[in-house]
Amino acid sequence: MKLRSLKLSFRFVVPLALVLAMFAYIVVPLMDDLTVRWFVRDLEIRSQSLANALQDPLLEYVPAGAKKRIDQLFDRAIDDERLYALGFCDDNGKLLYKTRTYPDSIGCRDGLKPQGPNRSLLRLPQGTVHISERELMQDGTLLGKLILVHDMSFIERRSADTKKYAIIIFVLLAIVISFITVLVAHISFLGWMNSVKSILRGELLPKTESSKKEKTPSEMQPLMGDLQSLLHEYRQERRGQESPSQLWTPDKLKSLLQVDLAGDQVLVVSNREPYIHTETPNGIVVKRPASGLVTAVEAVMRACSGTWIAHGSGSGDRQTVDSKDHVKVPPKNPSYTLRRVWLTEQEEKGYYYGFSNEGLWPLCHIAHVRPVFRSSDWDQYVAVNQRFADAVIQEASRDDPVVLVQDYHLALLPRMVRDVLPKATIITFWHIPWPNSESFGICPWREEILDGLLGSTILGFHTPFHRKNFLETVDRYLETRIETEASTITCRGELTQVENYPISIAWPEDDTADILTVEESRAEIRKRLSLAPDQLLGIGVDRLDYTKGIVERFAAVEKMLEMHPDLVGKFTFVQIAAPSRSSLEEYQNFETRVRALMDKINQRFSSADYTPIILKAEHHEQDELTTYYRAADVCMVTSLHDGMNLVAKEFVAARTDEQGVLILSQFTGAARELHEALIINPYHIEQGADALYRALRMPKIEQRERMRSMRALVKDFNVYRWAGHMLLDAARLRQRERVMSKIHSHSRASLRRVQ
Ligand code: ADQ
Repeated sequence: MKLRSLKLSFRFVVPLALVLAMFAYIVVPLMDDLTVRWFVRDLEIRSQSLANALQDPLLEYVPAGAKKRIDQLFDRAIDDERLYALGFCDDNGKLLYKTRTYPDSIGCRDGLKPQGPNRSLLRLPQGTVHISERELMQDGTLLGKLILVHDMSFIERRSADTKKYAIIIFVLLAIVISFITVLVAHISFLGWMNSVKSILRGELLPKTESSKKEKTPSEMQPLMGDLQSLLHEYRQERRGQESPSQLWTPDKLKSLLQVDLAGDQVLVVSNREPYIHTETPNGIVVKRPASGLVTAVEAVMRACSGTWIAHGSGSGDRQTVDSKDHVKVPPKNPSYTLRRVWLTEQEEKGYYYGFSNEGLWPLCHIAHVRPVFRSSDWDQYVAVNQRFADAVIQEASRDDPVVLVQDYHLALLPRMVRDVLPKATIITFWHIPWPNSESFGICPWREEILDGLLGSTILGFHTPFHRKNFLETVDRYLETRIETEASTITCRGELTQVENYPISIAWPEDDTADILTVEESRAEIRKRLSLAPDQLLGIGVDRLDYTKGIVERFAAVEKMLEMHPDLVGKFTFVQIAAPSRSSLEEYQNFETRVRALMDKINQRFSSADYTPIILKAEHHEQDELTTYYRAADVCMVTSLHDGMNLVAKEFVAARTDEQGVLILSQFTGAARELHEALIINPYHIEQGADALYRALRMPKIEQRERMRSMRALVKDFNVYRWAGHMLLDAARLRQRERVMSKIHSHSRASLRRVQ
């Protein structure tokens, strides 16, 4: 603060001092000289006219030798305060007449060396005088010369006075100018700050390129882009830094829906249904599928009681719906409606297995599996998207529902719904990574996919990186207007906000009676797997998918046992793998590879009572998974590429004892948040092995510190926050839309009245 005021006073005082010094050393002497020159010239003229006035009497008195008359004449003349003395010398240079005041040293000026600008000034003990002489001629003969001595002290006095006033005026002027300069700078700064504030408040954020130019002050235009991009980053950061007191809970989400989206209808649409009814010999059983999407969106639906439209894929699904294909879920505590859409085998084959999972899935994941694109699959994809879109339109009880579209199976649906329900707020969330534009470019229907997605009001990705990739892809393949800094795309006159909303899990309630504690879980799992109570345990939980890095994980386990033979027999790795898309050849091959590698490693290290890797290739209930997470010393998430990865977060949430180590692939969205995990490159087998060994040997205190920090983060950054932020953004946009349409209708009405 002190430094700042010091700087300010320097800025003000130093230039002022410089100006004054310049004035004192250059301007004042110049002024002095000029004044003296003026006065001397003035005195010369005066002397001339005085001499002229005295000439006639003197021509009369001098030849007559009338001394008395001449003295009277001279005395009268020097009554003028400026004329100091008068003298008259004859033509022989003899001083004949003079006033009493006439300085003796002047005499007839012989041998005098006057100084000054015109050499007529003489410095005497009584002060500086001006001397001039005028010759008196009579009939062509020189009679003598009249010497006029003017007092210069009054000139010095006047010059001093002038100098004084000039200095005062100059100082005042300098102060006024400095003050005005500071004031103008201050006003300009305030104006500039107001413009910056307006940009930050979004008032100057332009809707179109031309309005950008109209609204933004010219000096702000170069800053506009930087400020907007900073603003965007800041908003994203701030979202991440809300205090824990603003913890998102189901209740908070519910009240948001009641307040900000009051009376609005919420529809979710996804391929995967949250509950699958399956026929078994013992009757119909209901299961929740192993899917990150279902885990996340289910939590939201429980809070907002809307309608979830999804493919009815279970063998018992048709038996459990009503005439409108509706069934209330969750079965134990029904809180929302599930609307099932039926697909033929052929449709499922082309749309789901074909275009979605042999085309888009490998296209968006860098896992070195080639995407396959067939026209027949594409046709099914278009038809099924239309089927889902029709279901959304059918379920919409009003013309402006909030529609939450899930994932890559339904990329065309946003545009299809928008065409019929232009007032709908469509939020599409892309659960998998978005590749770079070059990779995406190999899709033969890339323009159609992009255009379909741009039917959304809001389009969400897990990370800023995927969001950026999407903007670049659209920029490359579609004719649209993109505001990169504001992260918006205008396509066909409609605006799509592209955002990143990192997904998460529902933070578990405090331990309930039917979930085993950490100690019970450790004991239970070791007993179940016939392991010693102190056996070290590693865990992996995934769908059996080639993007999850299961092969690389097993290779790291093998390497670790090879490098640390002391752990052979003491460490077991359990892989829980839910079968997934197993009708696809790529997935069958992958399972074969996983099993073959596991067998090889088990053969190499196993003994009569020891198997290093145990594969449980089956679906597990969530509580079961929690028991495994709690029993493990280390959890390995080694995806080769993953949008987020919820298993990492589930493991952290399960560890109420703040123990256990998470090994996490750097290629997951989760790695951007869970910095206290041991972050690895899964392709680097030795690095994975080292991390595994380090995790198994990590002191409890370090485990606690890392786990505590990750738990705090996952608790705050839960799935309610994910959904809440998306819905809040939607509510804001809807509010804006409503205000705009009110203004429109109001102005139309006024226009009609005028007509
Ligand atoms: P997924 O690829 O399915 O999700 P992930 O995020 O790890 O990947 O979620 C898997 C979910 O399935 C977890 O909730 C897990 O508990 C569950 N699960 C796994 N194996 C199971 C088993 N054997 N039995 C029962 N449940 C099992 C996609 C993207 C991810 C993104 C999510 C959410 O690929 O990157 O994180 O969507 O957006």
